Amino acid sequence: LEKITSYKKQEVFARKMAFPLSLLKQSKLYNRECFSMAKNVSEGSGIIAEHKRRSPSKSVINEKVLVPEVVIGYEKAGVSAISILTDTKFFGGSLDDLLVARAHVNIPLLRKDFIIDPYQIHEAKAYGADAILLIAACLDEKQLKEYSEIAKQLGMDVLLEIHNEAELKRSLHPTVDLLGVNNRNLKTFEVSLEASKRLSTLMPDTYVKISESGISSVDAINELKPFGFKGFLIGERFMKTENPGESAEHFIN
Ligand code: IGP
Repeated sequence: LEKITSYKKQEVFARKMAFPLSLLKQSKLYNRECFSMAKNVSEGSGIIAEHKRRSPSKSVINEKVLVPEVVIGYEKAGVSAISILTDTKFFGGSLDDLLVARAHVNIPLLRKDFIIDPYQIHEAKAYGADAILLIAACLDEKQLKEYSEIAKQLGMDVLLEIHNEAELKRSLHPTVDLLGVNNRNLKTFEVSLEASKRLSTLMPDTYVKISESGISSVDAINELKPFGFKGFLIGERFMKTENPGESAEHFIN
């Protein structure tokens, strides 16, 4: 995780030079109104389907299928929102993927990346995101508060990701909309739905509760629902198939 965040700092520095904030702010997408991910997830199917080409834990997942195909398929299947990985080095995604997704669907898009600088929040909006992910393991309490406030000012929803009790305790800001438990330990890559179940009792009802990672069956979703989870972030299970949209369809209704 430290390796990723230090790499991100250099990357963001370079992008700020090439594309200053003042320019980002002039883009059409930056000045549009966002779809609410919190609303869609709590009122809809709750499935948040992810576009993910590869990952550090599994290497290649799917490098063949095209972004428009994936996101149009997801939207047709009835997912509540789509998560787009924009990290290139570790996940093979890009901001262009986000832009392409935005051009093809009218449901909330989450920018999935390691946000360690406010510039990335403005960038998310300018490339078409409706919501951002903040990872408690990457940020201190002051940053969590400041970054979620910036997102809200831009009209975006905030999904805050936690993995343990300590992270949960410093994450309960009123500017957070969705609280997500990552079932995958980002340090060991170990996955267990028990993480969601254990933390659920400590998560206030004011947040839309999300369970993230390692969800591979409808049974898993039904197992998590009694613990108050409304949203289910699923990547690999859909992306490892030839037709991710069709795979998502089997999880809805
Ligand atoms: C999806 P999975 O196991 O269904 O592919 O997981 C998503 O939860 C995962 O990609 C993820 C992630 C993250 C990726 C959750 N939090 C933070 C990168 C950074």
